[in-house]
Amino acid sequence: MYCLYYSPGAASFVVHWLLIELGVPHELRLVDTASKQHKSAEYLSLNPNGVVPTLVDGGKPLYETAALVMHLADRHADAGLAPAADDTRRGEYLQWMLNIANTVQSPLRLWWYPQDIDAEHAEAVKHGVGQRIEAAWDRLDAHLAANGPYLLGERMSAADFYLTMLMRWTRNMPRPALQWPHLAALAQRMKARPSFKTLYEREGLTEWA
Ligand SMILES: N[C@@H](CCC(=O)N[C@@H](CS)C(=O)NCC(=O)O)C(=O)O
Repeated sequence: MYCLYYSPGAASFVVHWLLIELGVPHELRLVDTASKQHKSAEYLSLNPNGVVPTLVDGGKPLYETAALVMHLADRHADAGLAPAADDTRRGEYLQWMLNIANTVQSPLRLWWYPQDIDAEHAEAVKHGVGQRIEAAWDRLDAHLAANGPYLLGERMSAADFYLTMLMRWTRNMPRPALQWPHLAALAQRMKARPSFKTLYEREGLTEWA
């Protein structure tokens, strides 16, 4: 049985979404970030980085969203959300997972938490990372235009779920990801999945539905 420590709409979103999509038994533990529960000694003993999500699998706490996405897709291989280690497309899948983690999720975190870099120059930090995020959207959109509709062409993978969550995070940014047409088309496909609706109901989300 999995246990997911989550906060609505946070990076736990994609892990929760996959648990629903895969139809695997799981428990949810709401982390109250407003009261800094993720910085409590109890939570830090699970995730020393003090961030959401943490997924407990068989009693072992695991963290890092991209790792959790790959772990779940591999553990439940029958769903076909990750090319297997001996599949010729495995390398491409890993490439996109790591590329998205590094070129989209990391700068997006800095856009939301510019004080992690420089509290006095938060706007300058946001401007700089905003440009990097837009450049990443340019590249991803061009890839989808030439090779879509999913990151792996006709084959949907866990990476598409991850990318969709990150697109959602930009909804109130100056240039939301949906301004890129092939990213928007991918988001539309992913949002049409019944698991997305269930996720929204469970997390009490309404924006970007
Ligand atoms: N690299 C981590 C980053 C997770 C992360 O940034 N989580 C945010 C929510 S989206 C968080 O917990 N923020 C609260 C904080 O940093 O205080 C991961 O991918 O799991």
